[in-house]
Amino acid sequence: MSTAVAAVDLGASNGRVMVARVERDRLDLTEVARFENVPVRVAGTLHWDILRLYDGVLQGLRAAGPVASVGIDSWAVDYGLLDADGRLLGNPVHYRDNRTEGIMAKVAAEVTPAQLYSTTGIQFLPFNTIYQLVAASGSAQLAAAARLLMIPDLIAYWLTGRAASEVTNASTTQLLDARTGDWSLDLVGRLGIPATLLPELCRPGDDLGPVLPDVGVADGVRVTAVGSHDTASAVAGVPARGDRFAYVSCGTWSLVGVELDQPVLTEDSRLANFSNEAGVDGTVRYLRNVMGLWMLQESVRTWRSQGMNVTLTDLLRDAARLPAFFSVVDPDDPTFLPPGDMPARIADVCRRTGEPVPVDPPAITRCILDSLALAHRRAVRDAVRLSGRDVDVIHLVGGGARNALLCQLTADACELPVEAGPIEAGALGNALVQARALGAVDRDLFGMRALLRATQELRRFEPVDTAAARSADARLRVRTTR
Ligand code: LFR
Repeated sequence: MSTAVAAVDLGASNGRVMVARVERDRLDLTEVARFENVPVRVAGTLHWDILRLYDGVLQGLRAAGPVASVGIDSWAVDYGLLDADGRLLGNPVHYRDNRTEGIMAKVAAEVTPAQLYSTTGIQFLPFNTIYQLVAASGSAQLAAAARLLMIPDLIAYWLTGRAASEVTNASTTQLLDARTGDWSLDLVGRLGIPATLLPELCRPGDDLGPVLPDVGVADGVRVTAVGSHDTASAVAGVPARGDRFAYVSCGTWSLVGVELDQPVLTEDSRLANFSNEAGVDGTVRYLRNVMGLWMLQESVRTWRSQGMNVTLTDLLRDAARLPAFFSVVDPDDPTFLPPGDMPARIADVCRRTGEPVPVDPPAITRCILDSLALAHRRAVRDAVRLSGRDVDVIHLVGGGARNALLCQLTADACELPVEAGPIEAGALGNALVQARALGAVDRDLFGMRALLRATQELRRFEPVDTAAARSADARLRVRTTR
Protein backbone atom coordinates (compact mmCIF):
# COMPACT_ATOMS: atom_id res chain seq x y z
CA MET A 1 0.00 0.00 0.00
CA SER A 2 1.43 3.34 -0.96
CA THR A 3 0.72 6.62 0.79
CA ALA A 4 0.07 9.70 -1.32
CA VAL A 5 1.03 13.15 -0.10
CA ALA A 6 1.01 16.54 -1.78
CA ALA A 7 4.11 18.71 -1.68
CA VAL A 8 3.49 22.39 -2.35
CA ASP A 9 6.76 24.05 -3.36
CA LEU A 10 6.60 27.80 -3.97
CA GLY A 11 9.60 29.35 -5.67
CA ALA A 12 10.45 32.90 -6.64
CA SER A 13 9.44 32.36 -10.26
CA ASN A 14 6.80 29.63 -10.02
CA GLY A 15 4.83 27.42 -7.67
CA ARG A 16 4.27 23.69 -8.00
CA VAL A 17 2.01 21.09 -6.47
CA MET A 18 3.49 17.60 -6.68
CA VAL A 19 2.02 14.32 -5.57
CA ALA A 20 4.41 11.78 -4.11
CA ARG A 21 3.53 8.11 -3.70
CA VAL A 22 5.65 6.61 -1.03
CA GLU A 23 6.17 3.02 0.05
CA ARG A 24 8.87 1.42 2.15
CA ASP A 25 11.13 1.08 -0.91
CA ARG A 26 9.39 3.17 -3.51
CA LEU A 27 8.99 6.84 -4.16
CA ASP A 28 7.59 8.54 -7.21
CA LEU A 29 6.71 12.11 -7.78
CA THR A 30 4.26 13.62 -10.25
CA GLU A 31 3.71 17.28 -10.93
CA VAL A 32 -0.02 18.03 -10.87
CA ALA A 33 0.08 21.81 -11.14
CA ARG A 34 2.51 24.56 -11.97
CA PHE A 35 1.71 28.27 -11.87
CA GLU A 36 3.67 31.45 -12.39
CA ASN A 37 4.76 33.60 -9.49
CA VAL A 38 4.76 37.15 -10.84
CA PRO A 39 5.64 39.90 -8.36
CA VAL A 40 3.71 43.14 -8.68
CA ARG A 41 5.00 46.64 -8.04
CA VAL A 42 2.32 48.74 -6.37
CA ALA A 43 2.88 52.35 -5.34
CA GLY A 44 6.62 51.87 -5.61
CA THR A 45 6.81 48.69 -3.53
CA LEU A 46 7.44 45.21 -4.95
CA HIS A 47 4.88 42.71 -3.61
CA TRP A 48 4.12 39.02 -3.88
CA ASP A 49 0.71 38.31 -5.35
CA ILE A 50 -0.11 35.99 -2.47
CA LEU A 51 -3.79 35.37 -3.24
CA ARG A 52 -2.91 34.33 -6.78
CA LEU A 53 -0.36 31.90 -5.31
CA TYR A 54 -2.90 30.58 -2.81
CA ASP A 55 -5.35 30.05 -5.64
CA GLY A 56 -2.67 28.11 -7.54
CA VAL A 57 -2.16 25.94 -4.45
CA LEU A 58 -5.89 25.26 -4.16
CA GLN A 59 -6.22 24.38 -7.83
CA GLY A 60 -3.24 22.07 -7.49
CA LEU A 61 -4.69 20.37 -4.44
CA ARG A 62 -7.98 19.87 -6.25
CA ALA A 63 -6.11 18.32 -9.17
CA ALA A 64 -4.03 16.13 -6.86
CA GLY A 65 -6.63 13.45 -6.27
CA PRO A 66 -6.82 11.75 -2.89
CA VAL A 67 -3.85 12.50 -0.64
CA ALA A 68 -3.40 11.89 3.08
CA SER A 69 -1.52 15.07 3.78
CA VAL A 70 -0.22 18.35 2.39
CA GLY A 71 3.11 20.03 3.19
CA ILE A 72 4.11 23.52 2.13
CA ASP A 73 7.53 24.99 1.51
CA SER A 74 8.61 28.27 -0.04
CA TRP A 75 11.42 30.78 -0.22
CA ALA A 76 12.43 32.26 3.11
CA VAL A 77 12.43 35.61 4.97
CA ASP A 78 9.13 37.05 3.69
CA TYR A 79 5.94 37.25 5.69
CA GLY A 80 2.37 38.42 5.88
CA LEU A 81 0.89 40.36 8.78
CA LEU A 82 -2.51 39.52 10.23
CA ASP A 83 -4.78 41.78 12.24
CA ALA A 84 -6.43 40.65 15.48
CA ASP A 85 -9.24 39.04 13.50
CA GLY A 86 -6.77 36.97 11.53
CA ARG A 87 -7.19 39.01 8.32
CA LEU A 88 -4.20 39.65 6.09
CA LEU A 89 -2.97 43.24 6.29
CA GLY A 90 -1.82 43.90 2.75
CA ASN A 91 0.26 41.88 0.33
CA PRO A 92 3.59 40.55 1.57
CA VAL A 93 6.53 42.62 0.38
CA HIS A 94 9.14 40.97 -1.86
CA TYR A 95 12.59 40.55 -0.33
CA ARG A 96 14.08 42.20 -3.42
CA ASP A 97 12.20 45.43 -2.68
CA ASN A 98 14.54 48.28 -1.78
CA ARG A 99 12.84 49.18 1.51
CA THR A 100 15.65 47.50 3.46
CA GLU A 101 18.41 49.66 1.96
CA GLY A 102 20.52 51.11 4.76
CA ILE A 103 18.64 49.21 7.47
CA MET A 104 21.45 46.79 8.26
CA ALA A 105 23.57 49.73 9.44
CA LYS A 106 20.68 51.05 11.52
CA VAL A 107 20.31 47.69 13.28
CA ALA A 108 24.08 47.47 13.78
CA ALA A 109 23.86 50.68 15.82
CA GLU A 110 21.46 48.93 18.25
CA VAL A 111 22.93 45.42 18.25
CA THR A 112 26.49 44.91 17.06
CA PRO A 113 26.97 42.45 14.20
CA ALA A 114 29.09 40.32 16.54
CA GLN A 115 26.24 40.12 19.08
CA LEU A 116 23.65 39.48 16.42
CA TYR A 117 25.73 36.70 14.90
CA SER A 118 26.64 35.02 18.16
CA THR A 119 22.93 34.86 19.03
CA THR A 120 21.40 33.91 15.69
CA GLY A 121 24.27 32.52 13.58
CA ILE A 122 22.55 33.88 10.50
CA GLN A 123 24.25 35.38 7.45
CA PHE A 124 23.92 39.15 7.06
CA LEU A 125 21.65 39.60 4.08
CA PRO A 126 19.93 42.96 3.68
CA PHE A 127 16.52 41.35 3.18
CA ASN A 128 16.39 39.16 6.30
CA THR A 129 13.07 39.44 8.11
CA ILE A 130 14.71 41.34 10.96
CA TYR A 131 15.63 44.19 8.58
CA GLN A 132 12.26 44.11 6.84
CA LEU A 133 10.57 44.54 10.22
CA VAL A 134 12.84 47.37 11.25
CA ALA A 135 12.23 49.01 7.85
CA ALA A 136 8.49 48.73 8.49
CA SER A 137 8.64 50.06 12.03
CA GLY A 138 6.39 53.04 12.57
CA SER A 139 4.12 52.01 9.70
CA ALA A 140 0.37 51.90 10.28
CA GLN A 141 0.36 48.35 8.98
CA LEU A 142 2.84 47.06 11.53
CA ALA A 143 1.04 48.97 14.29
CA ALA A 144 -2.19 47.20 13.35
CA ALA A 145 -0.59 43.75 13.17
CA ALA A 146 -1.32 41.05 15.72
CA ARG A 147 0.59 38.20 14.07
CA LEU A 148 3.39 37.61 11.64
CA LEU A 149 3.28 34.51 9.48
CA MET A 150 6.03 33.45 7.10
CA ILE A 151 4.78 32.63 3.58
CA PRO A 152 4.36 28.83 4.01
CA ASP A 153 2.91 29.35 7.50
CA LEU A 154 0.41 31.81 6.03
CA ILE A 155 -0.76 29.28 3.44
CA ALA A 156 -0.99 26.60 6.15
CA TYR A 157 -3.00 29.04 8.28
CA TRP A 158 -5.49 29.66 5.47
CA LEU A 159 -5.84 25.93 4.97
CA THR A 160 -6.19 24.93 8.63
CA GLY A 161 -6.79 28.00 10.81
CA ARG A 162 -3.69 27.11 12.81
CA ALA A 163 -1.08 29.88 13.18
CA ALA A 164 2.38 28.48 13.85
CA SER A 165 5.89 29.28 12.73
CA GLU A 166 7.84 26.34 11.35
CA VAL A 167 11.35 26.43 12.71
CA THR A 168 13.50 25.94 9.57
CA ASN A 169 12.00 29.02 8.00
CA ALA A 170 11.77 30.90 11.30
CA SER A 171 15.56 30.61 11.56
CA THR A 172 15.93 32.77 8.42
CA THR A 173 14.26 35.70 10.17
CA GLN A 174 17.54 36.28 12.07
CA LEU A 175 15.41 36.48 15.21
CA LEU A 176 15.88 32.93 16.45
CA ASP A 177 18.46 31.95 19.03
CA ALA A 178 20.72 29.38 17.33
CA ARG A 179 21.52 27.65 20.62
CA THR A 180 18.03 27.32 22.12
CA GLY A 181 16.10 27.13 18.85
CA ASP A 182 13.58 29.61 20.29
CA TRP A 183 12.77 33.21 19.42
CA SER A 184 15.38 35.50 20.92
CA LEU A 185 13.13 37.69 23.03
CA ASP A 186 16.08 39.78 24.05
CA LEU A 187 16.86 40.63 20.44
CA VAL A 188 13.24 41.22 19.55
CA GLY A 189 12.86 43.53 22.56
CA ARG A 190 16.00 45.52 21.79
CA LEU A 191 14.82 46.21 18.26
CA GLY A 192 11.34 47.23 19.37
CA ILE A 193 9.67 44.37 17.50
CA PRO A 194 6.52 43.33 19.42
CA ALA A 195 7.14 39.77 20.66
CA THR A 196 3.41 39.10 20.41
CA LEU A 197 3.77 39.11 16.61
CA LEU A 198 5.77 35.90 16.73
CA PRO A 199 3.74 32.70 16.76
CA GLU A 200 4.55 29.50 18.61
CA LEU A 201 7.14 27.39 16.83
CA CYS A 202 6.49 24.03 15.24
CA ARG A 203 8.80 21.47 13.69
CA PRO A 204 8.96 19.43 10.50
CA GLY A 205 6.70 16.41 11.00
CA ASP A 206 4.22 18.18 13.31
CA ASP A 207 0.55 17.76 12.47
CA LEU A 208 -1.06 21.16 11.85
CA GLY A 209 -4.59 19.79 11.66
CA PRO A 210 -7.15 19.02 8.94
CA VAL A 211 -7.87 21.29 6.00
CA LEU A 212 -10.93 23.37 6.92
CA PRO A 213 -14.14 22.20 5.21
CA ASP A 214 -14.85 25.56 3.55
CA VAL A 215 -11.49 25.55 1.77
CA GLY A 216 -13.03 23.20 -0.74
CA VAL A 217 -10.36 20.54 -1.12
CA ALA A 218 -10.99 16.87 -0.31
CA ASP A 219 -12.23 16.15 3.20
CA GLY A 220 -9.94 14.68 5.79
CA VAL A 221 -6.67 15.91 4.27
CA ARG A 222 -4.23 16.97 6.97
CA VAL A 223 -1.57 19.62 6.79
CA THR A 224 1.82 18.45 8.04
CA ALA A 225 4.66 20.82 8.85
CA VAL A 226 7.70 20.07 6.69
CA GLY A 227 11.02 21.84 6.24
CA SER A 228 8.93 24.83 5.18
CA HIS A 229 11.99 26.74 4.04
CA ASP A 230 12.48 25.36 0.52
CA THR A 231 16.21 25.04 1.12
CA ALA A 232 15.59 22.94 4.26
CA SER A 233 13.41 20.56 2.25
CA ALA A 234 15.98 20.52 -0.57
CA VAL A 235 18.81 19.65 1.81
CA ALA A 236 16.67 16.88 3.32
CA GLY A 237 16.23 15.75 -0.30
CA VAL A 238 19.98 15.53 -0.99
CA PRO A 239 20.78 11.89 -1.89
CA ALA A 240 23.98 11.75 0.16
CA ARG A 241 25.64 8.55 1.33
CA GLY A 242 27.25 9.62 4.59
CA ASP A 243 28.11 12.99 6.04
CA ARG A 244 31.18 13.82 3.93
CA PHE A 245 29.28 15.90 1.41
CA ALA A 246 28.66 19.49 0.48
CA TYR A 247 25.49 20.59 -1.26
CA VAL A 248 24.56 23.26 -3.74
CA SER A 249 20.81 23.80 -3.75
CA CYS A 250 20.71 25.54 -7.07
CA GLY A 251 17.79 27.55 -8.41
CA THR A 252 17.12 31.27 -8.22
CA TRP A 253 19.76 31.14 -5.46
CA SER A 254 22.64 28.77 -4.95
CA LEU A 255 22.71 27.73 -1.33
CA VAL A 256 26.09 26.19 -0.72
CA GLY A 257 27.26 24.43 2.42
CA VAL A 258 27.42 21.37 4.63
CA GLU A 259 25.10 19.75 7.14
CA LEU A 260 26.18 19.84 10.77
CA ASP A 261 24.93 18.80 14.22
CA GLN A 262 25.97 22.02 15.93
CA PRO A 263 26.09 25.64 14.80
CA VAL A 264 29.41 27.38 14.06
CA LEU A 265 29.14 30.78 15.73
CA THR A 266 32.75 31.90 15.51
CA GLU A 267 34.01 35.30 14.48
CA ASP A 268 35.62 33.75 11.39
CA SER A 269 32.27 32.29 10.42
CA ARG A 270 30.62 35.69 10.80
CA LEU A 271 33.29 37.35 8.67
CA ALA A 272 32.81 34.71 5.98
CA ASN A 273 29.08 35.48 6.18
CA PHE A 274 27.95 31.91 6.75
CA SER A 275 24.49 31.00 8.00
CA ASN A 276 23.48 28.38 10.53
CA GLU A 277 19.94 27.78 9.35
CA ALA A 278 17.78 25.22 11.11
CA GLY A 279 17.44 21.97 9.20
CA VAL A 280 15.15 18.97 9.34
CA ASP A 281 15.65 16.69 12.37
CA GLY A 282 17.58 19.28 14.36
CA THR A 283 20.42 19.53 11.84
CA VAL A 284 22.19 22.77 11.04
CA ARG A 285 22.36 23.96 7.44
CA TYR A 286 25.72 25.65 7.46
CA LEU A 287 25.65 27.55 4.20
CA ARG A 288 26.15 30.75 2.29
CA ASN A 289 23.74 32.33 -0.18
CA VAL A 290 25.29 32.69 -3.62
CA MET A 291 23.33 34.90 -6.04
CA GLY A 292 22.44 31.88 -8.21
CA LEU A 293 20.63 31.48 -11.52
CA TRP A 294 18.73 34.68 -10.79
CA MET A 295 21.49 36.41 -12.74
CA LEU A 296 20.66 34.36 -15.82
CA GLN A 297 16.87 34.50 -15.32
CA GLU A 298 17.00 38.27 -15.01
CA SER A 299 19.33 38.56 -18.03
CA VAL A 300 16.91 36.50 -20.14
CA ARG A 301 14.04 38.69 -18.96
CA THR A 302 16.03 41.80 -19.93
CA TRP A 303 16.92 40.48 -23.40
CA ARG A 304 13.35 39.49 -24.11
CA SER A 305 12.09 42.88 -22.97
CA GLN A 306 14.54 44.36 -25.48
CA GLY A 307 12.92 42.28 -28.21
CA MET A 308 15.61 39.60 -28.44
CA ASN A 309 14.33 36.14 -29.14
CA VAL A 310 16.57 34.15 -26.78
CA THR A 311 15.96 30.64 -25.45
CA LEU A 312 17.77 28.98 -22.61
CA THR A 313 18.64 25.94 -24.72
CA ASP A 314 20.37 28.07 -27.37
CA LEU A 315 22.14 30.22 -24.79
CA LEU A 316 23.55 27.21 -22.96
CA ARG A 317 24.61 25.50 -26.19
CA ASP A 318 26.41 28.62 -27.44
CA ALA A 319 27.91 29.39 -24.03
CA ALA A 320 29.37 25.87 -23.81
CA ARG A 321 31.49 26.61 -26.93
CA LEU A 322 33.18 29.67 -25.41
CA PRO A 323 36.46 29.55 -23.47
CA ALA A 324 36.16 28.75 -19.77
CA PHE A 325 36.63 31.34 -17.01
CA PHE A 326 37.53 34.08 -19.50
CA SER A 327 35.53 36.79 -17.78
CA VAL A 328 34.21 36.44 -14.24
CA VAL A 329 32.41 38.55 -11.64
CA ASP A 330 31.64 38.07 -7.98
CA PRO A 331 27.95 37.06 -7.97
CA ASP A 332 27.69 38.16 -4.33
CA ASP A 333 28.15 41.78 -5.39
CA PRO A 334 24.99 43.46 -3.99
CA THR A 335 24.52 45.30 -7.26
CA PHE A 336 23.05 42.08 -8.71
CA LEU A 337 20.32 41.73 -6.06
CA PRO A 338 17.47 43.95 -7.31
CA PRO A 339 15.45 43.32 -10.46
CA GLY A 340 16.52 45.27 -13.53
CA ASP A 341 18.94 45.24 -16.45
CA MET A 342 21.31 42.43 -15.43
CA PRO A 343 23.54 42.37 -18.55
CA ALA A 344 24.29 46.08 -18.07
CA ARG A 345 25.21 45.53 -14.44
CA ILE A 346 27.49 42.61 -15.34
CA ALA A 347 29.23 44.78 -17.91
CA ASP A 348 29.67 47.59 -15.36
CA VAL A 349 31.18 45.25 -12.79
CA CYS A 350 33.55 43.79 -15.40
CA ARG A 351 34.67 47.30 -16.35
CA ARG A 352 35.20 48.16 -12.71
CA THR A 353 37.29 45.06 -12.00
CA GLY A 354 39.22 45.03 -15.28
CA GLU A 355 37.67 41.82 -16.63
CA PRO A 356 36.92 41.56 -20.36
CA VAL A 357 33.37 42.81 -20.90
CA PRO A 358 31.11 40.05 -22.30
CA VAL A 359 29.03 41.64 -25.03
CA ASP A 360 26.52 39.20 -26.46
CA PRO A 361 24.01 36.92 -24.71
CA PRO A 362 26.12 33.72 -25.04
CA ALA A 363 29.19 35.46 -23.61
CA ILE A 364 27.15 36.93 -20.76
CA THR A 365 25.61 33.51 -20.07
CA ARG A 366 29.09 32.01 -19.99
CA CYS A 367 30.30 34.74 -17.62
CA ILE A 368 27.39 34.05 -15.27
CA LEU A 369 27.93 30.28 -15.19
CA ASP A 370 31.70 30.54 -14.75
CA SER A 371 31.18 33.12 -12.01
CA LEU A 372 28.65 30.93 -10.21
CA ALA A 373 30.97 27.91 -10.41
CA LEU A 374 33.75 29.97 -8.84
CA ALA A 375 31.41 31.22 -6.13
CA HIS A 376 30.45 27.59 -5.44
CA ARG A 377 34.15 26.85 -5.07
CA ARG A 378 34.69 29.66 -2.57
CA ALA A 379 31.63 28.69 -0.52
CA VAL A 380 32.46 24.96 -0.41
CA ARG A 381 36.03 25.69 0.61
CA ASP A 382 34.93 28.16 3.28
CA ALA A 383 32.33 25.73 4.63
CA VAL A 384 34.96 23.00 4.93
CA ARG A 385 37.51 25.31 6.51
CA LEU A 386 35.12 26.89 9.00
CA SER A 387 33.25 23.76 10.05
CA GLY A 388 36.09 21.24 9.94
CA ARG A 389 33.85 18.90 7.94
CA ASP A 390 35.74 17.21 5.09
CA VAL A 391 33.81 16.47 1.93
CA ASP A 392 34.36 14.00 -0.92
CA VAL A 393 31.48 15.00 -3.17
CA ILE A 394 29.18 17.89 -3.97
CA HIS A 395 25.49 17.19 -4.40
CA LEU A 396 23.94 19.73 -6.72
CA VAL A 397 20.16 19.61 -6.39
CA GLY A 398 17.27 21.71 -7.67
CA GLY A 399 16.58 23.17 -11.11
CA GLY A 400 20.29 23.89 -11.66
CA ALA A 401 20.91 20.12 -11.84
CA ARG A 402 19.40 20.29 -15.34
CA ASN A 403 22.20 22.58 -16.41
CA ALA A 404 25.00 20.17 -17.40
CA LEU A 405 27.39 23.03 -18.17
CA LEU A 406 26.99 24.50 -14.69
CA CYS A 407 27.38 21.05 -13.09
CA GLN A 408 30.61 20.40 -15.02
CA LEU A 409 31.98 23.88 -14.26
CA THR A 410 31.16 23.39 -10.58
CA ALA A 411 33.05 20.07 -10.55
CA ASP A 412 36.00 21.75 -12.28
CA ALA A 413 35.98 24.81 -10.04
CA CYS A 414 35.53 22.86 -6.80
CA GLU A 415 37.97 20.13 -7.86
CA LEU A 416 35.46 17.59 -6.60
CA PRO A 417 32.94 15.27 -8.25
CA VAL A 418 29.44 16.67 -8.55
CA GLU A 419 26.43 14.41 -8.24
CA ALA A 420 23.54 16.22 -9.91
CA GLY A 421 19.93 15.65 -8.97
CA PRO A 422 17.25 15.30 -8.02
CA ILE A 423 15.90 18.39 -9.72
CA GLU A 424 12.91 18.17 -7.38
CA ALA A 425 14.92 17.71 -4.16
CA GLY A 426 12.73 20.28 -2.39
CA ALA A 427 9.45 18.55 -3.17
CA LEU A 428 10.99 15.15 -2.37
CA GLY A 429 12.34 16.33 0.99
CA ASN A 430 8.95 17.88 1.71
CA ALA A 431 7.10 14.66 0.78
CA LEU A 432 9.42 12.33 2.72
CA VAL A 433 9.01 14.29 5.93
CA GLN A 434 5.23 14.00 5.55
CA ALA A 435 5.38 10.30 4.68
CA ARG A 436 7.47 9.64 7.75
CA ALA A 437 5.11 11.60 9.99
CA LEU A 438 2.27 9.45 8.66
CA GLY A 439 4.22 6.28 9.36
CA ALA A 440 4.56 5.35 5.68
CA VAL A 441 8.35 5.23 5.92
CA ASP A 442 10.35 4.50 9.01
CA ARG A 443 13.69 6.12 8.25
CA ASP A 444 16.03 8.71 9.65
CA LEU A 445 17.50 11.39 7.38
CA PHE A 446 20.18 9.00 6.09
CA GLY A 447 17.58 6.31 5.45
CA MET A 448 15.44 8.79 3.52
CA ARG A 449 18.49 9.72 1.49
CA ALA A 450 19.17 6.07 0.70
CA LEU A 451 15.62 5.84 -0.62
CA LEU A 452 16.29 8.86 -2.83
CA ARG A 453 19.49 7.33 -4.17
CA ALA A 454 17.67 4.15 -4.97
CA THR A 455 14.75 5.80 -6.73
CA GLN A 456 15.89 9.07 -8.33
CA GLU A 457 17.89 9.76 -11.44
CA LEU A 458 21.34 11.19 -10.69
CA ARG A 459 24.21 12.25 -12.94
CA ARG A 460 27.83 12.36 -11.97
CA PHE A 461 30.34 14.95 -13.22
CA GLU A 462 34.04 14.40 -12.55
CA PRO A 463 36.41 17.38 -12.41
CA VAL A 464 38.28 17.62 -15.73
CA ASP A 465 39.85 21.02 -16.27
CA THR A 466 40.67 22.54 -12.89
CA ALA A 467 43.54 24.85 -13.86
CA ALA A 468 41.48 27.56 -15.59
CA ALA A 469 39.15 27.85 -12.61
CA ARG A 470 42.02 28.05 -10.17
CA SER A 471 43.71 30.89 -12.01
CA ALA A 472 40.42 32.77 -12.49
CA ASP A 473 39.78 32.39 -8.77
CA ALA A 474 43.17 33.88 -7.94
CA ARG A 475 42.59 36.74 -10.41
CA LEU A 476 39.16 37.50 -8.98
CA ARG A 477 40.43 37.54 -5.44
CA VAL A 478 42.96 40.23 -6.34
CA ARG A 479 40.53 42.24 -8.43
CA THR A 480 37.70 42.25 -5.94
CA THR A 481 39.88 42.07 -2.81
CA ARG A 482 37.71 39.29 -1.45
C1 LFR B 1 15.88 29.88 -1.97
C2 LFR B 1 15.69 30.77 -0.77
C3 LFR B 1 16.96 30.99 -0.02
C4 LFR B 1 16.67 32.29 0.66
C5 LFR B 1 16.06 33.04 -0.48
C6 LFR B 1 15.24 34.23 -0.10
O1 LFR B 1 14.68 29.75 -2.67
O2 LFR B 1 14.73 30.26 0.11
O3 LFR B 1 17.31 29.95 0.87
O4 LFR B 1 17.79 32.93 1.20
O5 LFR B 1 15.29 32.07 -1.16
O6 LFR B 1 14.15 33.86 0.64
